[in-house]
Amino acid sequence: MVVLSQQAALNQFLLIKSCKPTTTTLSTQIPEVNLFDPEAKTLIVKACQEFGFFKLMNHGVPMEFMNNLENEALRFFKKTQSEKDKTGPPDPFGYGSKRIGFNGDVGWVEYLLLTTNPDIISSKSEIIFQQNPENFRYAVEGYLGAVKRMCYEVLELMADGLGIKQRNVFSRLLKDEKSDSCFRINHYPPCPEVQALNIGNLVGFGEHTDPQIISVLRSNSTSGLQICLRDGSWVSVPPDHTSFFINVGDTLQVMTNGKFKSVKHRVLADTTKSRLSMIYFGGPPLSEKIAPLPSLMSKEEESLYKEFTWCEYKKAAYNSRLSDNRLEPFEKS
Ligand code: GA4
Repeated sequence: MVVLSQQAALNQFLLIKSCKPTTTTLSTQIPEVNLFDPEAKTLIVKACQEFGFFKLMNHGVPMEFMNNLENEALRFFKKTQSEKDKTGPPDPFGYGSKRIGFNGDVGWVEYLLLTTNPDIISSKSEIIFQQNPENFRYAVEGYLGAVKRMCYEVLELMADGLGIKQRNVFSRLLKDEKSDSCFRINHYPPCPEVQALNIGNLVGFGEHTDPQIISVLRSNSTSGLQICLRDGSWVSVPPDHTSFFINVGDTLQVMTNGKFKSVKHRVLADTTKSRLSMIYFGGPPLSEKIAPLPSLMSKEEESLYKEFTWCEYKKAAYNSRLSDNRLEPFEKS
């Protein structure tokens, strides 16, 4: 009886059984880039074209910043549910539990979503800082400062690697004081019941692509992240708490006229260990027109997309379900 009700409670979350085999293809090596490698720009471009994803090592972000924030975040998630709920629900910023977005998506996850732009008045982001020890704010600021600098460098190498003269063609959008970027800390509690009940894998965060330009993820050493390859198979990404994982977002796919692919990814909850990840989503200013860069198009090449502003795209994204193909309505037929 107890077992049945547990199973019923878990059934509301997506359980991945074995419909489409979840591949842990050992032969599929996740591309790795050492930021100080003289070949870094070439390797970044190759990884973004083939996977839309790569692991970044030797990135220059001090471990201290990562550990500090991880500790502060764990302190937050250890609070009682009613304490945490005081900073929710996310609108879209704030604390959220199980519900993702506004259109019925759920996952085995709790999270904090913050804006990284001090000009965007988000009372929830401010409440989160006020209701936590000052160390929390310092930890977020320290971490984001270092991650943003590293991210600008990655975007500049990308432009260079693509042969674009204007090295800051992507990074300027994130450096802009009106950049609409955000930051997310996800906590995936372990779920021993799914193993006991033998009912498959519990989805922590369902499959989706990120709408922004680029996403920079760091997690603790618990596995769960999977990326979808071009052939539709899923590959587990071995965790590495000392490295970052970089995702191409939808906006970068458009700016490169499809040369870079925004990567579909998801997170499965672990049965025994909790996973903590922090993701910086670098987005352009709301008014920015998003279109393929002319410098990346050959003479006869046509844009695959209708022109739109980031504000329009973001609005459409927030009206979509997680697994929707958000770019489709913006593709030229
Ligand atoms: C995916 C990337 C970021 O986490 C996020 C997410 C956002 C949210 O959690 O509120 C969205 C999702 C993300 C895409 C589609 C919409 C909006 C949930 C959702 C169902 C913060 C973002 O920018 O887009």
